[in-house]
Amino acid sequence: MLLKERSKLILATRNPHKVIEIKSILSNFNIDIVTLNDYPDVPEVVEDGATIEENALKKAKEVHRATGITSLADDTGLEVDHLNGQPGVFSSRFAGDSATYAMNNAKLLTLMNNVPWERRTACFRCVIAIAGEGLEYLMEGRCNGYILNETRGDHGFGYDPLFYVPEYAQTFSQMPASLKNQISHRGKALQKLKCFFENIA
Ligand code: ITT
Repeated sequence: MLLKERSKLILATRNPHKVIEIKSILSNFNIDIVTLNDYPDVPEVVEDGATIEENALKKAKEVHRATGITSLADDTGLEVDHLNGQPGVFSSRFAGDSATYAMNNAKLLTLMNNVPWERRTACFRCVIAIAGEGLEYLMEGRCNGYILNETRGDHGFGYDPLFYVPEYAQTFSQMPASLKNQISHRGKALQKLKCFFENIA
């Protein structure tokens, strides 16, 4: 009997938090998932796109070109209404090129100081790009919430401790990872690609 070879997918990221979330969301599919940490020689992709769509596609294509493996990239931005959509595409570098998550959160808290609750609305927007031999997909997932005026919770990463989801009355950092993965921007974008993952699994 011929056994079908497991399909391989490379995650075009070195962000360990994203890797854990994406692997967990895709755990039901029979896919062999590797990451850029398994390919240390692949150069860092410069994220100089004007939009998160451009950056996601650039990361997916460059990593596919470098490794020959079907590649999945995630580019995410936090869009805060009161800040006209900032930090958006600059989310990872909000407080400077080598900013830590804590520095980005501190900058966000300062800019949102004294802003009333009803104007603290925000949206996490995640674009997943897939690039492979003759294939290219782009899918978006969104999650709406509010920016708190203090951090809450210990789970997750990035802006999670400031991002409050009213339906669950907690921040992404307060909820179990399984719940975040179910309702998050990343979870929703990946769910939209379910047919693709079923096909390659
Ligand atoms: P890669 O490009 O290597 O995937 P990155 O950390 O640079 O990793 P992004 O540019 O997509 O990733 O992310 C921008 C920032 O948005 C990221 O540094 C975090 O601060 C934040 N972020 C992304 N996803 C998040 C999430 O699910 N929860 C909280 N913050 C998130």
